[in-house]
Amino acid sequence: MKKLTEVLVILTILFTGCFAVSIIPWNQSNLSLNEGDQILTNLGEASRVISETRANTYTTSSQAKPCVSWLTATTFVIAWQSEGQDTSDWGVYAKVFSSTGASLTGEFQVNSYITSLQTNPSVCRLTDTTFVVAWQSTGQDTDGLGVYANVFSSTGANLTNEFRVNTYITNDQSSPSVDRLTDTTFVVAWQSTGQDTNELGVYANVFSSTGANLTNEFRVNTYITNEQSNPSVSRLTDTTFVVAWQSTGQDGDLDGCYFSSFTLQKVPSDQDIPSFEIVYSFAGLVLIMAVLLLAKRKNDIIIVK
Ligand SMILES: [Ca+2]
Ligand SMILES: [Ca+2]
Ligand SMILES: [Ca+2]
Repeated sequence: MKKLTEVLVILTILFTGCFAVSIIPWNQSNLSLNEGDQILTNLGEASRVISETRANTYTTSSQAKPCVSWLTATTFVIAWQSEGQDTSDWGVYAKVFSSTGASLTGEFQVNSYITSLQTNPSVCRLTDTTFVVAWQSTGQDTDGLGVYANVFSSTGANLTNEFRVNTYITNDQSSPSVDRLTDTTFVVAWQSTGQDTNELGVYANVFSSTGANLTNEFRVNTYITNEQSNPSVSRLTDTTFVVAWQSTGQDGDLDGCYFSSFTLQKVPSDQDIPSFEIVYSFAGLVLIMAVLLLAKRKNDIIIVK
């Protein structure tokens, strides 16, 4: 066995009381692994921390399509859709748990608008104590399905009123995927019927945690023929993110998977125009007036001659 000159130990805390150790041979001279070296890992076996636990308290009819996001090292939130619980078809519910499986909130209704179906939730952490849920709602945007979102505290309190994610409302907007960009901003991607002029297309928009649009909604797919659908979005940095989706017929045989990344670029607003621009304009006006006065003065002199 090759003698290791340097051992890098990576200790990864997974949960309180659970950890994994990776031992990696490290060549200090060129800061890379030697060719032929094996990465020695000893992750052991995953041991169960919380026994299998029911997330939903209300059990009548179906509770389905759960999604989960961490909040802190010891807390997480689960959202799901529940049939009949909001008294009108499906609704979306969520609940915060500790890493021991204890309930930190009761299950609470995510959708404020309850008529017809609210389904397909996607949840992500914003801060240790806040998270956003996006879902699809039938009839709420007045034309088929629409996508809505709301920000909650880890106590289950509404931090904004639920707001419409899709600007274009014709036909169906559905299947949202949400991810955090910063503590106060997040991106949502969804599929929209007919908006790209050819069946389904994928669209996205960035929002503040108060529900304000930070960009105009934009088309994610450039290839528009047939269906582009089922998006999944993930943060790269505070201002960059990647969207993946499926596309029908684009790779030559049925569905294929595609992705694209995006970066946010600040567009100057009127408020961003620096004050020296105004000073410059004022100075320019003074200069023009001075030239006109001089010209008039010169004409006066000519008249005197
Ligand atoms: Ca409902
Ligand atoms: Ca719609
Ligand atoms: Ca399309």
